[in-house]
Amino acid sequence: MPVAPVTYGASERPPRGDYSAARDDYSCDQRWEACTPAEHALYARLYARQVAQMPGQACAEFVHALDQLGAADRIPRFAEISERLRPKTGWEIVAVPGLIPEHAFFAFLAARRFPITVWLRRPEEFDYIVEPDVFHDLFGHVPLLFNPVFADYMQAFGAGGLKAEGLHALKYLARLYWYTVEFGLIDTPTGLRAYGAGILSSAGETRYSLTSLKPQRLGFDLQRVLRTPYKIDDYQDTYFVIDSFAQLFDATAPDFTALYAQIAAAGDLPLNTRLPGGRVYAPNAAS
Ligand code: HBI
Ligand code: FE
Repeated sequence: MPVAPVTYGASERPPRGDYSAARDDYSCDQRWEACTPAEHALYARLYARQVAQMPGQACAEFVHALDQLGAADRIPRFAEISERLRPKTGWEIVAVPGLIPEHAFFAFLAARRFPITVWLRRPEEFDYIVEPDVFHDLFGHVPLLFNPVFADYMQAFGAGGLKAEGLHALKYLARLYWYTVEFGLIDTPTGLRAYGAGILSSAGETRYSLTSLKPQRLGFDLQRVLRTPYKIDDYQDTYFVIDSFAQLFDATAPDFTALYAQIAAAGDLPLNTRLPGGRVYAPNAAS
């Protein structure tokens, strides 16, 4: 039986969740029948609030796949979503007790199995939660796994993560995950849209990421991403903008071994770095 993993990011407190029933690969049973009516109602409130602000803010691929999550009035059964997902992109959902060590996480992604936390936040965490709960993982991450190009990127990311481990470069790959899968923006003919799960599952950060004048929005630049640290408990100071998921997949396809050495030699860029050159995007007009 695995022990609870070391924590996620810079936080020192132990991760939430019951790891006692987890298997050696950190998977566990969803135990959907143990979800209470209050939890289903809280999930439904979170879903209703977020889905209302998706049009015009979430990328079209995300909005198009949202109905694959199933009923909006209760926590979905992971197995039912997996049945719809497998034929589309070969992915499936695997239930986990909460945050799991990098190796287990990357190994799941490389095998096209997305780990979804089984617990839901408490009512008092309605507006903000640091660790990923079932709402963040399902609403934020699952819809884009129905998009073939993004699904291939996620699998390649998992395989890259397993390679990065051997190169002691996990912290760089965690930044790539953070600034794309969690907090990525995409440019469209009608303005910027969010595709990052951390944005799309957050009531406040969806609007902030697209319209606030505070953060900078830079054209996706792999080296800049890998040199930019992140904070796990505040809105982002920097967002990176891609033109397409294909661009993301192509940029991260090559072997990173030499790049990791260059990045280590160049050193990290302080969070609020503003450098000359590079493409800077204006925010969307606040609607
Ligand atoms: N575990 N359950 C879970 N969910 C995550 O998103 C997650 C994780 N472990 C590690 C991790 N993310 C980060 O290190 C990623 O950047 C890899
Ligand atoms: Fe996430």
